[in-house]
Amino acid sequence: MAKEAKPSNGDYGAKQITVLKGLEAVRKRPGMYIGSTSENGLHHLVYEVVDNSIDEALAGHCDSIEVTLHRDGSVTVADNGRGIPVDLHPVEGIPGVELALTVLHAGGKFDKDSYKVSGGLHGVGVSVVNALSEKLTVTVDRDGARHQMTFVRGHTSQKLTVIGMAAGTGTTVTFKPDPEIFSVLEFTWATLAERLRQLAFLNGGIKISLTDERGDTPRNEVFLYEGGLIEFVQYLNRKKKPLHPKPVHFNASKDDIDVDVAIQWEDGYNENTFTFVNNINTHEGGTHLTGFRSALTRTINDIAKKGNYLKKADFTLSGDDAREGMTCVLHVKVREPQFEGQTKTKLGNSEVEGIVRTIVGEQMAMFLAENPAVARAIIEKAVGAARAREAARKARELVRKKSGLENAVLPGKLADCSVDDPALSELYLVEGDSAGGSAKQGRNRQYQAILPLRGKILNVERARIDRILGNAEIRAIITAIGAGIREDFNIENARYHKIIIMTDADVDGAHIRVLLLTFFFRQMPDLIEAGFVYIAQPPLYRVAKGREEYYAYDEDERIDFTKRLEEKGGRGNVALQRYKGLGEMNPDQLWKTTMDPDTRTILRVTLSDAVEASKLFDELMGDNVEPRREFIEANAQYVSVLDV
Ligand code: 0RA
Repeated sequence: MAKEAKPSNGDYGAKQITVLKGLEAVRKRPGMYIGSTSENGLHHLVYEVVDNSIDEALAGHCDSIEVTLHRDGSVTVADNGRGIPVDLHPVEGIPGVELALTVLHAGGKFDKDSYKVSGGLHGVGVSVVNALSEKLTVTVDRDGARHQMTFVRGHTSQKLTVIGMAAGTGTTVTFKPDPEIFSVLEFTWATLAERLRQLAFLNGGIKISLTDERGDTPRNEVFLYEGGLIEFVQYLNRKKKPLHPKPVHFNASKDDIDVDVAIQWEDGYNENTFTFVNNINTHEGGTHLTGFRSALTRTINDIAKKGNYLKKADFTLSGDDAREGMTCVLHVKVREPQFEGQTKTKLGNSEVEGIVRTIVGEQMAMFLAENPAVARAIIEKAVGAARAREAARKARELVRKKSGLENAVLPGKLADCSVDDPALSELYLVEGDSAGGSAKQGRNRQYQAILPLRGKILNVERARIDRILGNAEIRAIITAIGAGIREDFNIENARYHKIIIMTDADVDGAHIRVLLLTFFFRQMPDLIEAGFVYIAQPPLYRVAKGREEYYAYDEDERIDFTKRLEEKGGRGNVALQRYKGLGEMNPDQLWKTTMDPDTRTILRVTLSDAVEASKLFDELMGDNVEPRREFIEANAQYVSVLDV
């Protein structure tokens, strides 16, 4: 028997009007609440609901969260927490669950003491998900009963009702994103799996499962890491050679700020540090990272001096030396985080810097004193880095003099454009001399420059700077762009605002593309961040009959165009040409299909998620060639690295 929870407050009507106005605002400007209404915004809905369950888990009341993708496009997020309260709110006069789903920012209203640390980048609450869902059903198991209520586009369509008995407690939310709002409605397994895995690492001990019912056979993966950040770092280093078996780990808090860190050094040369605040990836760093870095550099220098590792008394290890080969995850929890920066992923709270510095300094010193073997490995690595830095500085000076990196003599192979304005200029990096020749003839020489690259460029992932700068193709790219590299890089000096990678549509082409992306990612990350790096999209086929011709960029288009031409009737057969390389196109075809700004498609490269990007680069750049080829063939679309 269904029993309705009746609103008893006389203000109910007036309050409801305010509520609906709030949710209407969300539907009017969804981007303000979830960032976008395309792929990212769509996935954000799931994160928003999951974040609420994570909060419940962090409060100590829930240890399992299950996410299920259904065939009809809806998603269910179920947890075994206390269940959202169903009793009438003393002031608002409506059930707590209704309040949570219809009032913006109603999240913490019941539980003032709850340490609410989660909340996606936007952290707007589950009412936003409700407003942007065609339909949403919430089921709460609490007090022995199963309660349910349903909404349509944020409006209550079925009031809170007891639908049966319940053995345990928990909250289940099922929602179907509204096609009136979203341009993309299909969830991507890999995207959700990445974020849920990350959440499971960041919140050790919480079991998060993902199930996809959309395919012929259901797919399921469970993320549960009792070791938390320790396992996160081991996962990031799984393809590397660690210098000490177990990551350094500590977790401490001071003045209500919680600091959780795991670090492990490996035998590579890059730093991989990922920082989070309240489960949010702080791509742009901030005060927590600054505090961490200064404590790390100071502590390692202190121990190095005490242990007589530094022969000259005045010699110090730089921060870069200390961090060479370091993989680190830093997670801080702050009550009222201030996010700054271009993408609002930089922590601004000034009080955090000193606290992180103190905690990391104390804990790190203690750890190194208790683990002399680990201390030795870390310090020897840093001392090696310092020596290499000195050698590299000399090599770089030599290279600069030789190649004219400094006085900017443009490489001989570069066919430059004639305009002076970088904002209008494009640089095509073209695979091979023959395609380079066609591109030079086919281009608009006013604003398009061509740099042909011969063969494979150096894999910069596993090379130190002196070798990188010794490579002729790489030097040509650096001088052509003209903005320097690494700490010397200055985007103001970039000679082009579009750097377009144009490689063959085959495995070797894909490999060269990844090598170039790796190079930009490691040596000129600002260039990617500025949105200056692109990938050209050459056609795969030419389909022609008589004087009519089409260029097909994928298999579907080929089939489509072929059908169209066949149905046309008339004389002659449909001729199909498959382009194995750019070199097979004449200059005019290359212009029409790939270079003409009016008709071409170019994909902008962005670092959507530094963790995943670096992981992918590592997978591709490992020592083993075969898996790399397989991977490239299977993943030509680069979903994780590129956000287009
Ligand atoms: C406020 C108070 C209480 C639970 C929750 C919120 C809650 C919210 C969500 C959202 C998803 N899952 C959730 N689980 C719990 C409990 C108050 C009490 O029982 O004393």
